[in-house]
Amino acid sequence: MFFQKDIETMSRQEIEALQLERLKSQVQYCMDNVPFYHKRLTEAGITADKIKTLSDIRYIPYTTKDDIRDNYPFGLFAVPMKNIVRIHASSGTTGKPTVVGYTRNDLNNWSDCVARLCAAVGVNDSDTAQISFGYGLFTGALGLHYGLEKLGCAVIPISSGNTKKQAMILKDFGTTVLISTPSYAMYMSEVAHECGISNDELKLRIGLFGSEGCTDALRNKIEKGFGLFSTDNYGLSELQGPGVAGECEYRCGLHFAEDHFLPEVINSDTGEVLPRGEKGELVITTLTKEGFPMLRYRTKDITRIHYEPCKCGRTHARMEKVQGRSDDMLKIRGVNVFPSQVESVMANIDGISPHYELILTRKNYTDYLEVRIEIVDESLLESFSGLERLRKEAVDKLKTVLGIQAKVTLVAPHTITRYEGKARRIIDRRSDD
Ligand code: DLL
Repeated sequence: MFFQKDIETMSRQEIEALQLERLKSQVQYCMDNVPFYHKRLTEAGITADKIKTLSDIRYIPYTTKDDIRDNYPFGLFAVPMKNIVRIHASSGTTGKPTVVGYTRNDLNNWSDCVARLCAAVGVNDSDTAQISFGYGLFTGALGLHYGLEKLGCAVIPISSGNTKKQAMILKDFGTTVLISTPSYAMYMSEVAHECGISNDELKLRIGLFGSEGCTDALRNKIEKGFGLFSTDNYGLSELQGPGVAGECEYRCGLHFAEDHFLPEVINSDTGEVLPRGEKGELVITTLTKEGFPMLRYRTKDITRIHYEPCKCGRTHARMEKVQGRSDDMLKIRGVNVFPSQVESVMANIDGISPHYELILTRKNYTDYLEVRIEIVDESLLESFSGLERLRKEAVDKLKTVLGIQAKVTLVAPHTITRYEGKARRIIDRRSDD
């Protein structure tokens, strides 16, 4: 099923002509409205007129998460606040989040992109959709919310957590479409069965999962557990959130919303653009954004893009499932966590050393983070209340900066391994589950 068939099935020639026209005007728009881009483009000697073909995009400098952070909070907004109607944010590499503003048109385009990927797997106005992403600054819940409403679904904005209640609502409200991370869907299916709810009592038929990677094995388990068919969708808050790309029913790659986003794949070490079909870091340029346009944003996600039309009739390019990251960002319970954030927290606590380890485990398909931190003063080991105070301070500060609860274990001085080369501070045991 199509939501905007004329756009989703344009010929490659038409897509590229539209992209070129929009790229030129987005570059001009950035030049005119964002001092940061004005400076960058001027220094690089680029003007919109110099862009004659899509591959001329290679003359535009990349934009990174650091650029967003350096302009915190609103420095990259291209319109005055009176034209911004929504603000979202996600974690940055240090304590400061990356903040994105949307105009009314941005929200409208965003919900179109989301409606497309929902329709592509058969969601329609008779469906009841339970949104089990956390509502808030995170883009997942509200992004899916407005796309599903646009399709005419009955949306249940339950948010994440309280899993027994989620299971009860699934049954009592006759939910037909579940929206969450794949790991939360898996957990929910187990809780539902533990509560004595069988699949016969559920009306679930579709799962729209995203925001984190999912192996085929986990996908099969969820689909069996709940008796549904699911698709994967991809996005990132710096660009808009969900709706950047999503699978159709053939599940042979995630269709890019190419009329709004121009993807490239680059060698993450050299920055060189790779030929079509090669694997590398995904770089995305927005083509229609008003509030927060992005030129050549380095996503750090590793993938490959295919340009042949799909069996479903869609012509928009398909990206393979994300195969990893070119940086050390971790996705923990759907939240982006950078080890450098932990370092910045520790630097602000007296009495602990800069040596730490992050241990990631998974139980009931839920991620857990343990932070092992070394104390500096051995004599503190004699004081239970002193240790407790320090531990609590670390837990509270980590929660504020990371946005998730971590278990903190304080260990004696000099017990965490020292490395002569690059420290291996992350012990990820999630795949052992
Ligand atoms: O996770 C936006 C989103 C919400 C997408 C809901 C889909 C559904 P951020 O929190 O900014 O935004 O995280 C973005 O998460 O760069 C990827 O590394 C990872 N990611 C997102 N979707 C997928 C996916 C949202 N389908 C970062 N598969 C991205 C694998 C994904 N990784």
